[in-house]
Formats: sequence, structure tokens, C-alpha cells
Amino acid sequence: MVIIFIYGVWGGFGLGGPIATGKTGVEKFRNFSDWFDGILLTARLADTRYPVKGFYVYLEQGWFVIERVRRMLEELLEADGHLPMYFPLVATLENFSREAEHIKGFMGEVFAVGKLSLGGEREGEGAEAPLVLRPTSETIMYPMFSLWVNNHADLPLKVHQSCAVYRYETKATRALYRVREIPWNEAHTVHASREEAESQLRVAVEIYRRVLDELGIAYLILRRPDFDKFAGAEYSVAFDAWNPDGKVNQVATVHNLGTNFARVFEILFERREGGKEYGWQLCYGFGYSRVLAAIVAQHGDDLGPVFPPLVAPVQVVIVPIPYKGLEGPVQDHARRVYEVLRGRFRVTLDDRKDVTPGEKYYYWERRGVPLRVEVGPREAQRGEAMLARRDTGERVAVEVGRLVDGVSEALRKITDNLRDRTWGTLQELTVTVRTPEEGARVVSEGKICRASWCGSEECALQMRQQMGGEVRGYRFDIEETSGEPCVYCGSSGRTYLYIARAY
Ligand code: PR8
Repeated sequence: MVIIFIYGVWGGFGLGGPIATGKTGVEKFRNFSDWFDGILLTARLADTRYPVKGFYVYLEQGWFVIERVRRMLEELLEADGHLPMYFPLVATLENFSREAEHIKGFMGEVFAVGKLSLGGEREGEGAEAPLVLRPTSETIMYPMFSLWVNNHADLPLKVHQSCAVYRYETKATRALYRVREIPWNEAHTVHASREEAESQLRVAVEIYRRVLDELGIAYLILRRPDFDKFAGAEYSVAFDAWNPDGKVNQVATVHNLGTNFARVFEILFERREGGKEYGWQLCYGFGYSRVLAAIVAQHGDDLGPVFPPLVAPVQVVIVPIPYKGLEGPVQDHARRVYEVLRGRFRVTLDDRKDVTPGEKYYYWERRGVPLRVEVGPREAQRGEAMLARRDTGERVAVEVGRLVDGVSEALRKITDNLRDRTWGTLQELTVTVRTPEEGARVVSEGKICRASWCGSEECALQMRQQMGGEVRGYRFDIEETSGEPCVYCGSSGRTYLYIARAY
């Protein structure tokens, strides 16, 4: 019997006050940890009781959302010519160690695998040189890319896979946000020139942006400072989603690798005009569990998640409200409503007999269903249904004849409102500061600090030091020119730097 063993080698804050008022979800701002931990299980997202640190069980609703997001993303990647592939889980230690910067960044975070004897001893190949569980797949894919890329006609090569990667995270782990088994999509590309790689980088950013926009998540697209780029990259661009506890949630990243890895893994192609050149590479990753976290944290309210209709496991729940003597007509009408909606929406008829309508409301609210359809004696008599929106509490009666349209319209309004609301919150949370002290206060209040910056690394590091957050970088999607002096040194500002605490 071969037993695989895995071992690590080498190795609320509340916003309170004005920001939370006028918004749903006061509790998540006041005490995010308790709010989040409480809903993981009740909303059927994840179970944190698995007895290995940093490893979690994804429950049916959490996994449903991840699967939907995965399909959306993969469709866009494949429409852009990325080939779906699946690479092995393990790298040889030799390949893993080939790129110097990469290994510096990841060594100390890798799990290794080997073989156990029947007596539980380590033996076989893995005993001397353990295999490495992918913390990311560059060192697994690129030896193969080197076999596949020989000529300019082989380029561009664009590959993607959805899988889990494993990182021996040493910081405090938290379900969805900082996990050791990371469900993600990673894409890797090789191009014939720097320009081609640069233009693909913008396509990748657009693809991620589209998925996040469909989900109505609010984010900043930031070019990371050089001291925080991906290990082995020339530069990195990241999507930071706001989080109620003030620690931004990096949901996706796009890295320009230049020819750093191509040189090490000998990814060489014959140029059209003759002569050999190293391939220009990108890699980009989209963290499914963090995107799920962003959906839950940004749209959720005091009761739990409010799923955007596009990915909601249940989009519509029908709750009959029986009245003494009129149970029959109400049940019949509820069934009729169900028949009208079924096949068009992900709809559930909650006709449990031993549960009151109020208890049913609560049950489905905690599970994040965006729209409830109430059917009582009045609706039965009038041939109507009452639509109740989870996001605003608004209720509107609709005739059964126009129910499909009515539900579609309500779901569309919910989608728009969730999106507008969360972008509004991001705007409120982002505060432009004039002094490092002001920045420190903003960061300690769990907000995102925006500070005029001259562009020097020294000033960025000083601001980090004085404000207490992490330097997240400057806007990549738009050019933000600053007319104000650098918040640290006072010389003329070039752009704005974003500083916040982070996961
Ligand atoms: C790369 N190589 O590796 P990246 N828990 C949850 N999500 C995480 C965690 C974690 N512990 N660590 C990372 N992520 C490149 C690009 C192939 C793909 C998620 O990049 O290290 C984050 O959303 O930046 C992160 O943005 C994404 O994986 C990519 O990870």
C-alpha cells in the first residue's frame, strides 16, 4: 500500500459610526469575525471543523457558487483561446528549485509528499528527495512548455486549469480567505514578444474584471509595488476587493513574468526572421474561495449572505401562508406558482407542514436567497403572488400571468442594487489623506488610504511604516495623476498610492 504523507518542509475591527449607518449589514462591520464564522455553517458555505489546520469542507451552497463562478471564468478564458488542460499535482524538487526568485518566495510554504512503508517509515523516491505539492504550477507546466514551444508558429500558447494548489500558510488561516488548499484557476501564457505579452495582460485583466462585475463585486485594480510582486515576476497587477473588517481581499492577480522563467526552463522559439528567442510569459490566478468570500462579505447583511441572482444556489423560494380553512386553495395556488417558475429559475417550494411561514422566511434568508414569493389566501383569491426582495425588503404583488417577467425584473433590480450598493461602500471606504498621521488613522479605522505619492520606493516603504497597513500599489486600470505633494516627502506627487490592511 502506498500512503502519501504530507509534511511541511523547510520549514472586528468595526467601522461603527457613520460608515455603517444607512447600510445593511451593520453586524458585519461591527464584528466581522463572529458574523462570518457564524454564517459559514448556517448558510451552508463551509464547515471549519475538519481536523487539519487550513483545510476546510466546502458545503453544497459554497461549492455551488464556486462552480458557477468557475464556469463563467472558464468560458471567457476559452473564448480567448486558452486551452483547458490538467497538469500533475507534484513537482520534482529539482524543477521546483530552478528559478531563484520563485524558490525564495515559496520555499517555506510548500508541502512535500513521499511514500510511507507499512511500518509508517518514509521510504522510496520521496525519502531522499520529496516531491513538492504545487503551491502554483509554473515549475510543473514550464518544463512541458519547453517541449511544446519550438517555433514562432507554436505561439501564443495559452493554457488554463482549475484545480487546487497547496500552500503551507504560516499566517493565521481563515476559511475562504487564507486557506492551505486553495481552489483556483491559473492561466499561463507564452508570447513571441514583450508587446504581445503586455497586450495579453490587459486581456486577462479584462476577463477577470468581467467576471467580478457580473458578480457585482467592488474592487480596486492595482499595480503592486516592486517589493511586493509575485516571486519571479517583472511586475504584478492585483484585484483587491473591500472587506468589512478593513482588510482588503486580493481575489485575483495577473503577473508579467518577462523571460525570467523561459530562461530557466528553456522555453525558446525560432523567430520568423530567424534566430532563437526566449518566450515572453504571463501567469494569472483567480482565487475561487476568496471570490466566494467577497460575494458573501460585500453583499451580506445581518442575517447572512445575499447571493447575486446569477450565482444564487436558490434564486427564488416560494412560501405558502396558509390560513385556517383556506389551506387547500393556498397550497394549490403555491403549486401553480411553482409550476410557472420552475424550469425558468432555480426555485424551491417550501411546503413543509410543521414549520411556520416566519420560520421559513428566516431559514431562507440565512441561506442567502435573493427573492421570496409569498402566497397567501389573498394571492390565491386574486391569482397573484407577492414578491419580497431580500436586499431592500420591498414587496410587490404580481399577477400569475406576468410572474416570469415580474420575477426576472425583480432579480435584475436586485443584481443592480447589490452592485451599486457595494461600489458605493468602496467609495466611502476609500479616503484621500494629506499626512501620514491621517493615513494611520484611516488605516486603523479599517478603511483604504489613498495618498499622493512621488513614485519612490523609499516613500512607499515609509508610508507603510507610518500608516501601519500594506502598500497595495497604484491604479492600473486608470491613470491617476496627482497634483498634490507626496504625503511622505512633500515633493511633487505623480500618482496615488493605496494603503490598507490585507488578508
Ligand atoms: C500565482 N501563479 O500563484 P498568486 N487562500 C486563498 N486564496 C489564495 C491564497 C490563500 N492562502 N493564496 C493565494 N490565493 C500565479 C498566478 C499562477 C497563477 C489566491 O499568483 O500567488 C489569491 O486570490 O498571486 C491570489 O490573488 C491568487 O490565488 C493567485 O495567487
